[in-house]
Amino acid sequence: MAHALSLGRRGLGRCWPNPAVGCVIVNQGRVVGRGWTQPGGRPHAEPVALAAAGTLARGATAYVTLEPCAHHGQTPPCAEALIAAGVSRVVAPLTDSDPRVAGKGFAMLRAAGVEVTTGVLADQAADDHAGFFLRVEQGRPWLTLKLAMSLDGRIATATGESQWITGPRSRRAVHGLRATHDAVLVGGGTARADDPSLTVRDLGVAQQPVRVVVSRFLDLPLMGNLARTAKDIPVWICHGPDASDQSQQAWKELGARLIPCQLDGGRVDPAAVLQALGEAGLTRVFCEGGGQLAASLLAADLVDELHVFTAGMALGAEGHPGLGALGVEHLNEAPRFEPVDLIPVGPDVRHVWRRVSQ
Ligand code: AOF
Ligand code: ZN
Repeated sequence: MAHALSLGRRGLGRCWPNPAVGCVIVNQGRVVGRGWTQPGGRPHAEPVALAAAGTLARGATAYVTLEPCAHHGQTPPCAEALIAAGVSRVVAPLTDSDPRVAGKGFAMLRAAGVEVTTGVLADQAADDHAGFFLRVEQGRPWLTLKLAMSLDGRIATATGESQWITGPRSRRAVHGLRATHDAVLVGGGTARADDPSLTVRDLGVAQQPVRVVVSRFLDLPLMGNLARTAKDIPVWICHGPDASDQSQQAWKELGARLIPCQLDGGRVDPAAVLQALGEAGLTRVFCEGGGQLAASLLAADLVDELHVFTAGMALGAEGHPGLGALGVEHLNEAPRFEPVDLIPVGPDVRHVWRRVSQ
């Protein structure tokens, strides 16, 4: 199952809206087939592994990281394919919460006399499929927020110098995070100030994440990196109702997808943004700031995982804070996270935190 999980993770960021499933087929102690959900979500993991196993699937055990599907979509159900191939046992950690499956895959297998074992490495599988489950159950994608700051939580000097606070190894780790998410999300302020391209570089990925910008007035540079590349790598812009027709037209012509969202307190409502991104099929979104967007996501309790890259450098109170105002007056109102991991990254330290539901 650990092997199946690691194969499944190869699909993260590439197979939305489908979950990134892995499958290993074992016959008499030998691995005879391996597969994972393919780019775009199909084929599913099981038919890939079954094709590799051929007749050796007969009497074998299939380790699958999610309940095999039971529905006739664009492909026949994987549960049916496992039965037809003569697999005698299926080990899968979790039930698929997609209502088209939801226990029917396991029932189909059991009815055909296939032994089913569940629960194996269920916590790891739940982590890998967290975005898929969140979208099916709540309509929004999983949100990972990255903050890269000085020891004292600053992201630029008083004069605005910010390149680079964290080192090249941290920036490489950030590209790894981009690659395992369906989309990279930034606020309009960051898009204007940094002119980012938000692509994954130097990791050899075949599919780039969608670039999403939140900009109330859609007042983004028409000559920048995002505008220049919007026809090749998707750019989606979540804007408010008061974005001018002229900028809407200009961005449409550049190839961007425009997503109108309601406002909340004068800003694009972060909950509306995530619902709209879920509706569009995204299961895992990686937010890279800026401080304003990060603060509104935190204040709305929408940050599921936080990666803080801290550089061994102090910038003092005159530096720019990494986070905008959260409106916290009492400690019991502060968004809370629990530690998951602490990783030294060259001269920096990376802390991983998970949301504590209140
Ligand atoms: C599996 N193995 O590798 C994946 C599964 O639109 P479709 O027909 O491709 O079906 C999508 C659903 O299939 C998705 O919502 C989830 O329930 C399941 N994904 N199932 O047996 C896989 N990726
Ligand atoms: Zn399937």
